[in-house]
Amino acid sequence: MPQSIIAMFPAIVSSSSSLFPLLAFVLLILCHSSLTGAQNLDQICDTSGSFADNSTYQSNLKLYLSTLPSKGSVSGFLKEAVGQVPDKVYGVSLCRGDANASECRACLDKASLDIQQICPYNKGAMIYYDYCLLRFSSQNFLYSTDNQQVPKYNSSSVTQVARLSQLLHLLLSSATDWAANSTKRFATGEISNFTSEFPTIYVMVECTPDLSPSDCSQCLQSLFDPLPTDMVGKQGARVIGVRCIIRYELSSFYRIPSMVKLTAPLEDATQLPWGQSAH
Ligand SMILES: *[C@@H]1O[C@H](CO)[C@@H](O)[C@H](O)[C@H]1NC(C)=O
Ligand SMILES: *[C@@H]1O[C@H](CO)[C@@H](O)[C@H](O)[C@H]1NC(C)=O
Ligand SMILES: *[C@@H]1O[C@H](CO)[C@@H](O)[C@H](O)[C@H]1NC(C)=O
Ligand SMILES: *[C@@H]1O[C@H](CO)[C@@H](O)[C@H](O)[C@H]1NC(C)=O
Ligand SMILES: CC(=O)N[C@H]1CO[C@H](CO)[C@@H](O)[C@@H]1O
Repeated sequence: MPQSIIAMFPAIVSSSSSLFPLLAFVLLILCHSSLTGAQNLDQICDTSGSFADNSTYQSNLKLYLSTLPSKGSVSGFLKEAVGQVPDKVYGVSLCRGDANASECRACLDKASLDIQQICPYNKGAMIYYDYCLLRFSSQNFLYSTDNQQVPKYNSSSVTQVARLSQLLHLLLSSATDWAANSTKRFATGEISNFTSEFPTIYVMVECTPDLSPSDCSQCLQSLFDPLPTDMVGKQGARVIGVRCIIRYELSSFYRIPSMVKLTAPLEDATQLPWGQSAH
């Protein structure tokens, strides 16, 4: 980025050193937004309805968003409604199960500001980050299990496509059972001995904690059983939904011990029963 900017202004840079402070300032701003690492990963601005400046819906939404970071970071999950029909705003927010309250709050702070810039007059929107997600709507979706998911894939692939799918299925199923039976509806998991290049597969699964164990389990399973075609063979992927989330990577990405730990049969001994070693 800095190089392309300088390339755009070679004449200015070489002929007028007095412009350097200004240019440096512009570069600083451009670089800052990418270095903070807290950019949103994706968003959906609902096209079904919009509100006007100074409308009751706008003031309800502003009230919801302004109190969200403090309320939403207490337990990491908040389901809320503000105002009266027909201007009522419904919202759900969820922080990652391994995020602490201050990380959760920082993420919700950013989400509540960003969403007003990115979807300024939309009555409904969803935005998500590494550490949190936020969805609001003028429709009551607080008791719906509709997941409204958004996928993201790592563009690189592995060579052992079938082995990855097989091990992922096993690991995601175990992590799903763990999450569904836990109070936080959250689990991390790893499986070792995938390949020599990528020894371990890591996964994280999470549901909103208001889902019943069986709804959570069904929601998660619908994301990987079967694996979406676009996800097959990728070096990492996540599907973020309002109700449940799955993510896998071939490098470690969470800071807590894995709750589920599996060992795969070695590559050249795929006929061995799961979990047994080659010798
Ligand atoms: C909204 O209210 C502000 C402050 O009262 C005012 O300046 C602005 O013109 C209003 N906008 C509309 C579209 O009514
Ligand atoms: C939350 O986690 C971050 C990153 O690990 C750490 O720097 C911070 O001290 C933690 N805050 C609290 C209140 O535990
Ligand atoms: C919860 O744990 C039990 C065994 O303790 C298991 O049979 C079940 O599949 C798990 N998952 C759910 C969603 O209950
Ligand atoms: C894709 O996955 C590989 C292996 O984990 C990782 O090194 C790389 O940074 C990832 N790429 C992106 C864009 O996340
Ligand atoms: C051959 C091989 O990579 N074996 C590894 C399988 O996974 C276990 C547990 O992580 C390791 O201890 C082995 O070295």
